[in-house]
Amino acid sequence: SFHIEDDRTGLSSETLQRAIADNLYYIQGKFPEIATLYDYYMAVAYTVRDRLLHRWINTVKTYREQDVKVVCYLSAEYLPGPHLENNLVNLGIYDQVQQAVESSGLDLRSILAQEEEPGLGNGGLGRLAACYMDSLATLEIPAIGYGIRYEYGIFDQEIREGWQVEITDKWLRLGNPWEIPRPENAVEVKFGGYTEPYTDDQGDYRVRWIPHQVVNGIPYDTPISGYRVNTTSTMRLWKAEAPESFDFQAFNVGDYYGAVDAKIISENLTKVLYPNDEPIQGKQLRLEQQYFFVSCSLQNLLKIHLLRGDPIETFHEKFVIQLNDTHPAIGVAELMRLLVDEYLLHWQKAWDITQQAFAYTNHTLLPEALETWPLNLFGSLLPRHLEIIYEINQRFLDQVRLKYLGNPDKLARLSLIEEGGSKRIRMAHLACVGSHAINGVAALHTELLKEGVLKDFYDLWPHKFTNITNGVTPRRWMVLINPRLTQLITREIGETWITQLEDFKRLESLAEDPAFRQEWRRVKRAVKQDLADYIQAHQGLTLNPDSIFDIQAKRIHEYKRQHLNVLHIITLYNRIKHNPRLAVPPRTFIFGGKAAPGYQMAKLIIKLITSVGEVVNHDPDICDLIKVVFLPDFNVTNSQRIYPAADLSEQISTAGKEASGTGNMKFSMNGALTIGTLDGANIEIREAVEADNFFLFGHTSEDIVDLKAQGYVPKTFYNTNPALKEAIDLIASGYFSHGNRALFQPLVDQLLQADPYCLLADYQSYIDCQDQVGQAFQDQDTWTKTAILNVARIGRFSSDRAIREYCREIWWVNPVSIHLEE
Ligand code: 26Q
Repeated sequence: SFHIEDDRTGLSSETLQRAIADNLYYIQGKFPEIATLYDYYMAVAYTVRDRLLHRWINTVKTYREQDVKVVCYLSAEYLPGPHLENNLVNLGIYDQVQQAVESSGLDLRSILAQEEEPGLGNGGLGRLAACYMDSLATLEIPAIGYGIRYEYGIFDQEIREGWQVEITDKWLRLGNPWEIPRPENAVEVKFGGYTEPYTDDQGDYRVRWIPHQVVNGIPYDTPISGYRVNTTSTMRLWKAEAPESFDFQAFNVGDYYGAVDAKIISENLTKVLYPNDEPIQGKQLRLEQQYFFVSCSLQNLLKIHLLRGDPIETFHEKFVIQLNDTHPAIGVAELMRLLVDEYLLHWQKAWDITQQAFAYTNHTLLPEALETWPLNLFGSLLPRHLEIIYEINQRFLDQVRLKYLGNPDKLARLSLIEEGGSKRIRMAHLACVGSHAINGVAALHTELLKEGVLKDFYDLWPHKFTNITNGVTPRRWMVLINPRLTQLITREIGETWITQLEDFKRLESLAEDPAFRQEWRRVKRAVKQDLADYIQAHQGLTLNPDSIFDIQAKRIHEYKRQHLNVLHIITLYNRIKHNPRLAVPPRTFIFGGKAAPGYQMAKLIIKLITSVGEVVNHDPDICDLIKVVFLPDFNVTNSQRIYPAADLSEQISTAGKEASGTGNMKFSMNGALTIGTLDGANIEIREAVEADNFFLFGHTSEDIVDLKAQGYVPKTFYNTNPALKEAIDLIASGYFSHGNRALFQPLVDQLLQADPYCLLADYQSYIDCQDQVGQAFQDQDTWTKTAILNVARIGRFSSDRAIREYCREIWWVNPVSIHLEE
């Protein structure tokens, strides 16, 4: 039958072309002769958004009308990456939009390149939240992701004279077509002031909180599409604004400039993301940000619950709230405050609801990285929450006392308050006490949590602990970033793997097929050439696509040991200098990653990488056998060029330090082999791909503990290992710093005097393992077989698997399919 497609929903390339032209005119206010590429990007983005809105509205409507349980992901960070291309993939309209754009004389790749990604996170934790939102939508699980709409996301990184320079990320400058503000759903958040008791109508003791300041939270909603399903979830990010009424009338009568100041102060709240991926203790604004977005989100949830006509007592049956680390853990006290003070429930009822509603994911083992807040600061900002935390603590410790009679140490260790010099609130303890489930993000991590930082809680409540190993979405991390490999795989095994990654198993037998291996190699070579072209264009460096692309891309951190990688580079360099005819397989070392702006050692590691590159890349004796590249500004967009091009993935953290890692999964999914320690998810990846197909080195986490217990002396390794000594001495000599011996002195001293991450202890094992890598790469056919087996066996590390586990073990939620109304 004949029908005309609607310009807002139609999916044919003709309709899309018309819709793009229409949006260019009516939204951008431009005609083709004067439109910029960015105008076209906006027109295409709005065209795609129109196609999402229909599904989005039906999703929201379905959840509102039906009695469904909803997952609320609370995260201070999200790194979704560019939306446009992902939505094209998920909606299945990539080809049609490409055709529509080309018919208008444009090129889709250059339009996609216009998008500024939302850098609303630091690294792994924020990206995990984005992968989980993708899987939740794809699995049709009702979900909302709550967070903060930072005006400035993670800084952009430039490299000047080899050093990191931070540039403010003005991602909203040219507008954001993916968000819809909902000012009608604004909520008020209180800060400071004092509390006072009163007696309510029933004669019950109550407390009210008289704040010093009120800030408005305005929600901005972004649709998150699922892959080839109608489900389109919401990422709801809060922006802080000054409430007109509070500051402009009652509070500051007549004080116009004072009122403007108050507005500025309020709006500072969501100005900027803290660029640390480990907590910096005690920054008040950070606590304000955390409380702000958590209070907005919980108020919003309670409102949705009551709007659905449900009684407050059944809140936990309709919502489950996942705490992405302790950053939103104040939610435990806030939900108690809302239920007890505002909805007038009795404490015990409110506590049952709270405990059943919350679950907590821990992402770090380092005891120094556990979040605590000085009690004074906390009490002056959140006086009512401090009282509530005292009450929670008292009731909790009463329970503990009964169980561990006469063990005051236990009480002190479990308490929500750290005593001592200055008292602090332990956010991880609040999260544990207030949740029905606590999970680690990899098997080793969960075991170490149970033996280490959360041991006392594990002894008390073993049933609360579970492991859920992280995963990544194959939509973005395969289909979107590696169309060549996607096509090759799909041609052989069909496309079910895109939503059932375990189907990669069907590739196993193909590893034995020489013709398939040859095609695989062709694909890998083409993808490497793409990255080489990009680096040529942006850095003027010529790379050999037949060399080993050996890549380490992640935040710069001592525990991640980028400098161990550098010691290997210098070792290879020295070998060639000593023996110019040495047959070493050519290697290209590629690094990417940001250092926290205040983390001097991490910044010095970047300078070391770039300085070694300067020398090695231009030394004629090296004959281009070694190249060292530092790719600036590692973010989602840039990472998408990197993962597909790797032959070797560097996962070399000190065992016991990396909670999981997720980059390790992205590399492996794209056919890289891994060189890694027994840390985080590496252990499970190695088990999955089988030991022969993984380059293992280094001490185990137990070895590291023993080594330190016996009094680790890094100098011993230095003194007894000539190659190691030579490499370190070369750095210290000023060889890489134009004779400036002082430049890398702090780094050298740290390695020789303390070496808290045991680089020297793992050095020889790493070098031996890298020599095996070099050997193995010579046999391209076997290498390819191993790469295919890595992909065939990586299916477990899909975020779909992880989300299914959360649903079954922690959330108790089911899929709800969305039907579109015509
Ligand atoms: C806390 C307080 C104040 C300022 C900053 C912070 C802060 C911000 C971000 C603390 C930690 C983070 C991020 C941590 C993170 O990304 N952890 C990583 O989480 C991944 C997902 O589970 C794991 O794969 C990584 O192993 C882990 O390092």
